[in-house]
Amino acid sequence: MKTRGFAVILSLICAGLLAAGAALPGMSQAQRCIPPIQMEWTIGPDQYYSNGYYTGIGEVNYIPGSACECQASSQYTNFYIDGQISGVPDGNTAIPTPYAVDRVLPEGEHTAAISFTAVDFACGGIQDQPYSFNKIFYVDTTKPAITISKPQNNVVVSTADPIVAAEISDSASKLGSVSIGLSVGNGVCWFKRDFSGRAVYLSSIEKGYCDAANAGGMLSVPCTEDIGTVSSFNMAYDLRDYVDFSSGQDCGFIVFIDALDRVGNHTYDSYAEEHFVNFMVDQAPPNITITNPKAALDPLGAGFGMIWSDPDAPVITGSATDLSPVAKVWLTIKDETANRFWNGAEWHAATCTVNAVIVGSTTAAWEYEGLRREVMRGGIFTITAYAQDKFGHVSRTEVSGKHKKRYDLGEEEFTGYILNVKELQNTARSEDTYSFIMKPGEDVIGMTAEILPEKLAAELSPLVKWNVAGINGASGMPAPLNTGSP
Ligand SMILES: [Ca+2]
Ligand SMILES: [Ca+2]
Repeated sequence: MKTRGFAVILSLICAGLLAAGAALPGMSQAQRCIPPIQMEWTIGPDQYYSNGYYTGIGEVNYIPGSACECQASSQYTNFYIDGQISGVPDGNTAIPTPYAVDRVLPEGEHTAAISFTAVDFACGGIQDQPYSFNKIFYVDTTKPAITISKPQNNVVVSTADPIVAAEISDSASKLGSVSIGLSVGNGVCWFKRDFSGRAVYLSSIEKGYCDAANAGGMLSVPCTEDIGTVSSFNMAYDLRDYVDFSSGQDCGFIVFIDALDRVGNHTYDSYAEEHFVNFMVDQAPPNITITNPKAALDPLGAGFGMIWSDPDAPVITGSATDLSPVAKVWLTIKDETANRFWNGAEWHAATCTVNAVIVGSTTAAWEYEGLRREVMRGGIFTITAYAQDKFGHVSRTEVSGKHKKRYDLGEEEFTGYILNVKELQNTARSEDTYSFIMKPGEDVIGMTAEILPEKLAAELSPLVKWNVAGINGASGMPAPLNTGSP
């Protein structure tokens, strides 16, 4: 009992001394008062706040460095958002006290206000002044806007202009992070940039290859840029800096961009909101074919030649396909036998070209009707077709062979003919074959001749003839002709 009474008395003495502002020798300068209090607002950057992202908005706290020893509670607290009471701790709440917005706020400017009195009952019921704090803040729940201006979705571009350009903006809390992904073909190769230093999936740009395999070797390129605090950012990348286009083959890309603003609104919240464009890079020339005439065996047995589907109409047709519209198809038609070229109206010694007519666009049929039966003679011809896509890539193909000119002789029988005997030989001899003073056993006479039908048009008369040859089967009895064709 004696010891407890002494302790109580001592504490009362100390309390009285401290309340009077005095300090015992060797003791701290603690005073019986409530330390000064502040409201520490914890709203996001530049007072921007995003519903659901930052729940807390501020905290009542002591200003450090005070010698006051009391530990107050906040009392008579009122916490308002835009003049409406918001959810607040009630009654005696120890300081520090966090405060949070308790409802979804619309976009734009808002005001937070708090008032309270600080009381410390353990410190003799000491009560501090009423406090009041106000804060203007802004709600931003809008994702950054992304506009990919180039290329357009689902277009075909050339290697002369493989630029990806976009604008990313956030007019409220401003941009936090922007990353760009690029996939080649099936997605093996891609690069990604992060402009704010936030953690991202990839932190380097990888080199891609635009070829049939779409395989990806890697080339690391520094890729982190700090765009600072900006509302909008314009980017333009030349894919030639990142992709090897040396294969000359067509390939596809997907470019996608996602961004966060500084309070965490994300364009990539769902797959549907992914901002991306698909496009193709055209490197390859058109695939061109000639479908008529064909290089084929002559059904009449005249060897390998150029066979028109309709020999009376030597129309040249084909197809030319490309990723891009086929801009032009042209031909050279060469009469190899006479070493001359068709210029659309007549034959020329110098090389000439004629344009084909294109039907359709990316899957283009083409034809040339300027060649007529009457201007073609029999001989070796070479037809070379060229196709050019809209980016200037050119391909060629050709068909070459013997063209056998056909004449319509009608069905009238030849009733008259001219027989020109060209040679008679005593075929039993190896020398002196033209002697027809026959010796025993020499009874075989060979003959070659040509038979020309009468009543033919003048232009055909030198062309239509039968070359025939034969021998007599018995003395004085010619055998039937055994060779010959017109
Ligand atoms: Ca925003
Ligand atoms: Ca092409």
